[in-house]
Amino acid sequence: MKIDRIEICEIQMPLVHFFETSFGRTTVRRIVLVRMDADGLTGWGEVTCGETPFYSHETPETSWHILRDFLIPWALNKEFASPSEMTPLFAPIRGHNMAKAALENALWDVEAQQRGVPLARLVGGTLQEIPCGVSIGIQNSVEELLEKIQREVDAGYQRIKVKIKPGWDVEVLDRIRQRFPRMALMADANSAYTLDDLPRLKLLDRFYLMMIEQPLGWDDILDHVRLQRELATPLCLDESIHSADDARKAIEAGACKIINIKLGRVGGFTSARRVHDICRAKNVPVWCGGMLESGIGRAHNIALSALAGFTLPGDVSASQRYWAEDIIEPEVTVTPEGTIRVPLTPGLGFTPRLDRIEKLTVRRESFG
Ligand code: OSB
Ligand code: MG
Repeated sequence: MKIDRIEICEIQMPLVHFFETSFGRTTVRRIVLVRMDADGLTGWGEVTCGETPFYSHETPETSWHILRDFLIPWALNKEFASPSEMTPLFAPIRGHNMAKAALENALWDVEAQQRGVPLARLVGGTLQEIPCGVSIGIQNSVEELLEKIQREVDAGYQRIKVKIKPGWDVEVLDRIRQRFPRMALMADANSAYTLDDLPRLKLLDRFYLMMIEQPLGWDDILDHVRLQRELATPLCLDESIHSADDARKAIEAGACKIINIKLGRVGGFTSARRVHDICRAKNVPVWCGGMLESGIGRAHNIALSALAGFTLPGDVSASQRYWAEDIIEPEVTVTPEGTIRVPLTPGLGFTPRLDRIEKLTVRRESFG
């Protein structure tokens, strides 16, 4: 495959409902999209970073810089026998995995179209339906949170994840358990705690959560080892895992029993599959995380979630939970059983709506 032209554009999309984590509240998403023309086909990718450098170092601005000044010039007019060849090509650039992933994933989309197979099959996915959960942010009150949980349970989602932070944790989980004693429940702290909070974190064991996600430092492995020894609840790492090597080290050290794989955070499908394979070999379940993606990133997440090791419900849910109108056709929908059917059509399986993307675009730049 030879890439002739790449366009990056930034779109701005208001969320239907604000999303709040321990590091802040998001109301409008700024999303950088990659449109790649190769061999007469067009592939799409999405940079999944947040607006602020609070989840990771990447922002729309840093991704624009890295794409424009490094990744795109390196990729243009090159022959790729496989999108996996982008991984070594981009390796000299430290970090910036979400910018790298947007390009690599767009080329996977191209290859899937060229071969006439669904993206999920091209990357090795075998599941026909993926189990779905939802991630519910911190709300203005516990009552509002309970109402939201009820709505998602009624919609059929298979597990509920709530965001926690010091002061929005033990009491909130206690209220949730009183109302939903048997529901599959987990909590994500986005690095809001330290080992000094050990007594408080130990209290979470009484809620028999499926897992606690990333309670400690965003770049930590070792303190999680100490914490996991003290807790009955499995720990799951998100922010700390950027590669298959990180996953191997975390598992070998005993830092976690579950791993959340995000395509952007690990740098695209090639790396995500390696993380998946390491976890599978070590019997560590994985699930697909979300970054409040538009339909394009969401479609990539569905394809990834079709790999056999994704045995736990992911944070991949219906378009309408995020957007009044998504930028793909059809939108992502969830069955009453809380699953998404993996598309059977070639490529992404969802068509980007060019008119809608055009309307939402606030800046663009073309190369090649
Ligand atoms: O930690 O998983 C996270 C959203 C933004 C940044 C980090 C995270 C999240 C989510 C939302 O939990 C997942 C989603 O619904 O897309
Ligand atoms: Mg997380």
